[in-house]
Amino acid sequence: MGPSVFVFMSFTDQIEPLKQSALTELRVASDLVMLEQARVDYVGVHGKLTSLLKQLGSLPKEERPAAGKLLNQAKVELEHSLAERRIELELKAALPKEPTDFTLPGRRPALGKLHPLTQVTEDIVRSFRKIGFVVADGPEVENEYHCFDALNTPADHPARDAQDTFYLSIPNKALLRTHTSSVQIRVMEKQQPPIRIIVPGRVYRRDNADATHNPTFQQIEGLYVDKGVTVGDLKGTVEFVFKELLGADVKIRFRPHYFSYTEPSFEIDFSSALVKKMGKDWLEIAGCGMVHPQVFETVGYDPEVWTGWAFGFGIERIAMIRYGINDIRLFYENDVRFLRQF
Ligand code: 2NL
Repeated sequence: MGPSVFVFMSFTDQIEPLKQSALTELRVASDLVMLEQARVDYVGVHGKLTSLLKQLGSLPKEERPAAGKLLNQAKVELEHSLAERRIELELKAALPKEPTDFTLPGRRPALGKLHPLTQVTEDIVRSFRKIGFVVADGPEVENEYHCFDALNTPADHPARDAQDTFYLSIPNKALLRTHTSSVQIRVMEKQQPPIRIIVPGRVYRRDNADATHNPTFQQIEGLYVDKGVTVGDLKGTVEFVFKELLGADVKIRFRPHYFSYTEPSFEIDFSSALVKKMGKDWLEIAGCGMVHPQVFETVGYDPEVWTGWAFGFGIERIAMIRYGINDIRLFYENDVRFLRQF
């Protein structure tokens, strides 16, 4: 608004355009500094609206009430809009200047540690994830079908005896799983090959506790099913994982064995500087084999099309070797003097 126009406009005619230009300035203010400048320019001590208010007294008496009312309305409206815009800009200022980086690492826990068995489990899972395995989970309370029948374990097999397995109730023979193979059966029932899973979890056997036995322990089983899978794949995979877990100097060997759910079956031994320090050449560490065709038949896979291998090992045993622990019961006593060391 140039002074020449200003001179010829009546007092009241100036109010509305001034208000409009003030509102425009509020809208275009993109930060709190610009907003404050707009406030000073219009309603500050020397602001344009303030100066109109100061001129009120010099108006003819009869014009004052109407002009005063208009001016006050404009001032109230401006102050209201200022307050609103201030809140918007304050919110904007509080937002991060750069987009959040979701790949940054999380904070470590402020206190506490993971149980050594959890640490070992996480290490094993991490190794298998690198080569395309995913973790599967399932119930600890099982039935005979998923724990034994589907695994080709005959009705008179000693593992099914009430002396070896915890049965919960006689009528439906619910039991505590003796291995996590039952989960692998459940996965195969639900999904077609290819399958690449590992199943860490708690299992139960009716053993009396001693230095190497506990009625509950933890296990990891793995299952790989696809076309043309061989014992060579099994050996390469086991070697990769144990080298990651127990050191690059690890050697492994397969010895023939028998499991009802695999054929051929093997026991896996490993050797390393760690084993030599224990005064031995080889230590037995796991069992494995090629999945028995009968197991495939039972879950509805055609054994002429699919082949696969499976393995199982105890997590406590790995942890005992890794940390030089000689009594499995230490893992279950929750003595903080023991746990703090890991
Ligand atoms: C051991 C050895 C083993 C398996 C577990 C398995 C699972 C399915 C099919 C075939 Cl669904 N096999 N698991 C195979 C060989 C050995 O565990 O020493 N366990 C204590």
